[in-house]
Amino acid sequence: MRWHLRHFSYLSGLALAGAARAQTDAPLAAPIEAVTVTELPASGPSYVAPDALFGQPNGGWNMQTPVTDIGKEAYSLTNYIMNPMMAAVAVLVLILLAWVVFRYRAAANPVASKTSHNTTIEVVWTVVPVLLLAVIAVPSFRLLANQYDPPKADITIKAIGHQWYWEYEYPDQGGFSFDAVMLTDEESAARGSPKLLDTDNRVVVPVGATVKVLTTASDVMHSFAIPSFWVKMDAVPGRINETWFKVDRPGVYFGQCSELCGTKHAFMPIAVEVVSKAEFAAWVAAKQSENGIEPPAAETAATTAVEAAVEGPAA
Ligand SMILES: [Cu+2]
Repeated sequence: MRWHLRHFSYLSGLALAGAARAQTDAPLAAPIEAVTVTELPASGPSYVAPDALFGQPNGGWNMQTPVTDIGKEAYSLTNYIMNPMMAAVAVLVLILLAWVVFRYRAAANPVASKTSHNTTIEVVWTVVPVLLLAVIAVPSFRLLANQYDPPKADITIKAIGHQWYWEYEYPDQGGFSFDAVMLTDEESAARGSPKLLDTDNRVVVPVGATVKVLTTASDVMHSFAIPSFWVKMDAVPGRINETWFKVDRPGVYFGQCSELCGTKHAFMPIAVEVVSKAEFAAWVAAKQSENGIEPPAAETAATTAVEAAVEGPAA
């Protein structure tokens, strides 16, 4: 129903803007104002204040600080192996090129050289790149294998892309679902959040839990992406993709749809709140009562299992 309301208000906003423009030649109203829902929840697990150093762009040239093991592995591979290698190769090629341009210029070589083969250098320029690729392949395949071989999931959430907001389902916790619509600049400022990245309802997950994310979409292709988790998975209508993350640091982490999905592709952010187990349990209980879900015994057992898994073996 919210979908219809939202789109109705979007369409009526456009119609009104069109009418206004026809009469007064006023500029077309920005449709984003018309779609944003302002029914903000009064409270969440606390609406953890975002930390400018984590989970959001901070204006630097580097990637966001990774907060998952996979993210840290990928960060090291990129910054300490790939980038230095690329820089070294680029510099070497630049030096060789400059040397050739200078040393073998026409003015200094009135009689052109007839040299066409040099076995030694041909072996070198074949073997060295192969070795470089081998050096890259080992950590690269290890990362790939780790990404696609997740530990057993503690909880599962389903992220459904819509034009233009995300909907989340918690199948293990009674199947409640909610929409997450982008906040206006004023609402973001009130929460201390960066512009265009926070949503009215955030995805809430327990700290230290392995979270399996199933992605799909209702209309066109979207992509569920959170840079600081090293997570990016296409959300495709009619099929389910799977990704996962495990965050050991409580906080708020932001992401965005990363598949060009329409005019408001840039305005369907993802906000994940990583909270303690107790806060997560309280949030789940609130969501269940809000949705009229009686927590079944099996579900309580599942929650206990999550807690046990998150806590790890007793010391
Ligand atoms: Cu999208």
